Amino acid sequence: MGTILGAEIVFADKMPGGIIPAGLLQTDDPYKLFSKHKDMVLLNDRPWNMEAQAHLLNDAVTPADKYFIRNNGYVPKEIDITKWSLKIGGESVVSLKSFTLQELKDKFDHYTYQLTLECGGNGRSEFNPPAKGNQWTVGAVACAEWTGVRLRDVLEDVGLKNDAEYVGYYGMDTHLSGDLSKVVISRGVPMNKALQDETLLAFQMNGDDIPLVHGYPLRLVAGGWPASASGKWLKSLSIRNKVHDGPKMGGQSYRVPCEPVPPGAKVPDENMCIIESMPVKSLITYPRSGAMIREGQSLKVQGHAWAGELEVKDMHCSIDFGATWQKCELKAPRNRLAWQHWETELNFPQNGYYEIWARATDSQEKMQPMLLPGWNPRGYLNNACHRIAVKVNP
Ligand SMILES: Nc1nc2c(c(=O)[nH]1)N[C@H]1C(S)=C(S)[C@@H](COP(=O)(O)O)O[C@H]1N2
Ligand SMILES: [Mo]
Repeated sequence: MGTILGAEIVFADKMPGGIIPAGLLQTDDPYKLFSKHKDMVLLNDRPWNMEAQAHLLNDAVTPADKYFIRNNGYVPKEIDITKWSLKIGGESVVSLKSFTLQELKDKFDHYTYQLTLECGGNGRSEFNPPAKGNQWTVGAVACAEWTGVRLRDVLEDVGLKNDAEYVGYYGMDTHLSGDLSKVVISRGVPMNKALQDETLLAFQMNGDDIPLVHGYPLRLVAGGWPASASGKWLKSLSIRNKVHDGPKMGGQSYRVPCEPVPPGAKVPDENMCIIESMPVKSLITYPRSGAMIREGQSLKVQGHAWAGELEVKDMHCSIDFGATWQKCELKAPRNRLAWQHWETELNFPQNGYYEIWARATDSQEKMQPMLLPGWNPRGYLNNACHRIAVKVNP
């Protein structure tokens, strides 16, 4: 067994069972290590997981310092780009091929899209009975600008067999056990998603090399799908002739019951379905919850809305706990799969405490649920209306 401790544990037989070797504890300051904004919230240090607060996400394009971090294992330490290449294999390639970063950049056209990536578990903290895992509130979503080559162009160059069904990714991150032979996570997308214009092998985020924690040097980006499909630190792709079966593709991972179940139900694996397009959702990013305003003043409210593969058609706000709704101004997305900015001006009838609730409707007339969507064992897909508190003072 390879170990990322880098040496044999001499008194391993005396080491108490279940303890984590101190050499594997991550003691650095993650805010410095990953250059994150001080208002980001750390959810876990092993592995590093960090989310934004709603008010940090007000930018049209999410800057790197406000981009959530979701790791399943250890971030790769150093990546020597002179030794790096992307290998493309699997049952459904004609023959194995590999590309250096320069070859990818030289051989294929570059495209830039703004793409919404939301963790499937965003909003998990609200579910009851609670689900295990990072207790994300609202901040595991971002919409950065990604630049890269189209996965489709690369796959055409490689040459696929007719039975190609799924693209699985493998990354360079390492397993929490320290066992270098174990794969942390290997998910991916079916062929129809892989071949979309916007599905990229990205080498830049917001015009710079992708920050290490977000997948340097190359990342699969499949906007509108749970972000777990967008593999970081790519080292290889496997073109499969069946649904990819890497770690965290099967069982209950990134799956929800195919049919609704009552809260707390045990659902057999065969009744769990892979999450594909994410549901309609929105955020109030200005003002931040707790804002105080003066009597008689109107309040400008802003945010973003997104709907997986679909466009958002309507945006509404309520100041009376959903009894009545007012239409907001909603912008078109910069490109397909980018979130949409919305804003409105609200007036309040008298002094006192209010909540602002925001609700998006997608192009197929589906709306966000006001409180909670259907419970599921792993706590995925909570797209409930976002709400903030405001007080109107004399
Ligand atoms: N190699 C690799 N890719 C990965 C992951 C990972 O742990 N390892 N996590 C996935 C999950 S669950 C999410 S939500 C996103 C998070 O991306 P971010 O850290 O850039 O926000 O990356 C996905 N890609
Ligand atoms: Mo995720």
